[in-house]
Amino acid sequence: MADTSSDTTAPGPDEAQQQALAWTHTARFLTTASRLDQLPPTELPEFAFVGRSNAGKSSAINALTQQKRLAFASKTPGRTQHINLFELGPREAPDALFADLPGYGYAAVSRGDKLRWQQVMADYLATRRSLSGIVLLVDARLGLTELDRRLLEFVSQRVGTGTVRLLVLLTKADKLSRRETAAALQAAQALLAEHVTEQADVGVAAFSALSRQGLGEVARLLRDWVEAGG
Ligand SMILES: Nc1nc2c(ncn2[C@@H]2O[C@H](COP(=O)(O)OP(=O)(O)OP(=O)(O)O)[C@@H](O)[C@H]2O)c(=O)[nH]1
Ligand SMILES: [Mg+2]
Repeated sequence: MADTSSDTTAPGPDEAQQQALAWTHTARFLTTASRLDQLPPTELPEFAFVGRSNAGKSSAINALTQQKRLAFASKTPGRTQHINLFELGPREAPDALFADLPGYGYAAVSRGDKLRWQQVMADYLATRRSLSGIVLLVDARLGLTELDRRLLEFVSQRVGTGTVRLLVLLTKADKLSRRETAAALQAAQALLAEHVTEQADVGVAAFSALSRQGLGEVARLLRDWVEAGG
């Protein structure tokens, strides 16, 4: 069977992806913080999962780490209220951290809480020294909304100078047809081209925690970030 273009079943992870998935599977809870000064300083590269409330950040972390409840995922938007840190790699020699951040844009959060959280997140993204990658999760059906664009503007300098990598994940891709997914990827790419400079290290991928679409590719990409020096 030479032509696989009409084959609807995605290929399983290749060897490098399997190794990357074995690495993401090592993730364990490290600590939780509601303020920046509660986060431990670290020399390890830290990758932050950010995006609108309900975009699927916690579900993506659970899928990537192949652990059902490592990050708390919920039908109730605004569930993640703290910055949760997870450590990866051998226990005696951890090599990276994942940070699950609270979502933005959840209307039912009180104005005071919202402002406080926006400030914590802004400070985190602007000042966290170990931050070396941002995974921006966007519901593939909505695309990059105004709030996501504002976030991109906000991080564009750190991303543009190459100190922080960026990966945009179009989540819940299981809800879209292939054609819709391709269109969503193209729209996201066009928007990114507007917001971040060409030389920046930026990727876009379709992802589904449910169907596991993109799982191996994303694990591989994050692993590559670590191997490239965090
Ligand atoms: N169909 C589908 N549903 C998903 C997927 N990922 C997440 N969901 C659902 O979307 C809802 C929100 O998921 P969460 O992972 O809790 O989202 P979050 O971004 O962590 O939300 P906050 O913590 O509120 O910021 C839950 O009901 C999930 O089951 C996916 O890939 N496919
Ligand atoms: Mg969450």
